[in-house]
Amino acid sequence: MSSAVLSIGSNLGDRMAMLHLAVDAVRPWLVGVSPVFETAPWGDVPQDDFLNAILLVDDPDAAPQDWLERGQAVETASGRVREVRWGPRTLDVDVVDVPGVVSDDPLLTLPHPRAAERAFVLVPWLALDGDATLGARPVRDLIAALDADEVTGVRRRDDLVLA
Ligand code: PH2
Ligand code: MG
Ligand code: MG
Repeated sequence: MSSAVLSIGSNLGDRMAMLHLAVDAVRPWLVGVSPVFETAPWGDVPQDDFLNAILLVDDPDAAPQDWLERGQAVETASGRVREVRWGPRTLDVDVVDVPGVVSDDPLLTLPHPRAAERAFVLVPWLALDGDATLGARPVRDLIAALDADEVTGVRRRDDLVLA
């Protein structure tokens, strides 16, 4: 088992520095980095806008659980403490998809159970890979099915470069 799609996000502190921390943490396995997007907060918690991006990683020796653990390690390194669900955070690293793996493990459900509803995941992913699929569903079609204001809340920031 090897490749994974990771969603990274930050809306606390130096947001770009936080995203860079995540990129550096997976640098040995990095195969793709999306553009950076400024995104309206998703969910019911009032909070500042996020910066979000998608990373594609590949490590022939990694199990899905390893991506979760690597993500959590860099979240902790960012100074994050476990706080309000869906609330503000220095750094969030979510395993969106491990191609070929379906899991209902509550600690690591794959594909990510809410990815299909989140423009802040899908839009950066499509920008990186125009043929991306989540399970059997093209990411392009999932975006087309979202409310238009979800999608317009996700704005590409070409002035910010990650890789
Ligand atoms: N993460 C959340 C909650 N809401 N909204 C946006 N736009 N981007 C995020 O990364 C995000 C969010 C909790 O993980
Ligand atoms: Mg998240
Ligand atoms: Mg998370």
